[in-house]
Amino acid sequence: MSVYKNILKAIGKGERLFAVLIDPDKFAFGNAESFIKKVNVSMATHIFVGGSTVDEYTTEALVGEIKKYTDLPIIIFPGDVYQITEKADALLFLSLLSGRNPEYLIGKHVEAVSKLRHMNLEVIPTGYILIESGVKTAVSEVTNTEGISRSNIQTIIDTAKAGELLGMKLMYLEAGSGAKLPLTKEIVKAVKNELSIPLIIGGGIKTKAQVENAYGAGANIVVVGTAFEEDESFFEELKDNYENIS
Ligand code: 1GP
Repeated sequence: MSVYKNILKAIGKGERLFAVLIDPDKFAFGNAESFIKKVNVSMATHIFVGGSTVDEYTTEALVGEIKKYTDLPIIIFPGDVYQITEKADALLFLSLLSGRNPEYLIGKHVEAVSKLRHMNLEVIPTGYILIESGVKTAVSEVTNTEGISRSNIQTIIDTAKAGELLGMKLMYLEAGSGAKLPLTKEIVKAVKNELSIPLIIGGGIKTKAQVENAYGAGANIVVVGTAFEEDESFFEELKDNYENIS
């Protein structure tokens, strides 16, 4: 069964999905085995691999290394075309809906097709919405776009809905990697109310309470990267009493 169908099936059963994001630029290859073993016994259901400033070929090599140690689906979360690799199980084909830079709305996608047509890689059309977080994030710098203001909730909602109407299969609301604060419950709830496609929430989530808040507000998939990069004991923190979360 495809990665996307499995996501829908799990959500249909009321499951909460959790992705550990690995940024090849910040990850030591030598640490792959021990890190992925922790991922395997955590609440993680997916592994995302990608970053804004990764060197060419690094992603492919890292996905190959991760695959040695896990059966979890590995999904490419690309910052650029060269991060696309057939070694992964699926690709988030991201369109940066919050920005007005044509390269990240459609340009990179056209460029990607010459690779994708020769690959047996599941492609999941995904709307990607950056919300401002008070600091300049890597996504913002690389794409030369600003996030939508947190106070402009109607624009955030309308942007997400427009993506769904365009046929996107997932919607990713992003505070930006390493954001000081994650997205508010108010924003997540408001967007969730408008969408029928699964909602991914990421950026700045560093505590168990913030993970719970995101699910409580309607997130289907929560993504955490930086918190694990900074301190792998976060895996333990998430495990403790996780069963008690309603
Ligand atoms: C970044 O949403 C992801 O694109 C995860 O963000 O690194 O802040 O967890 P963090």
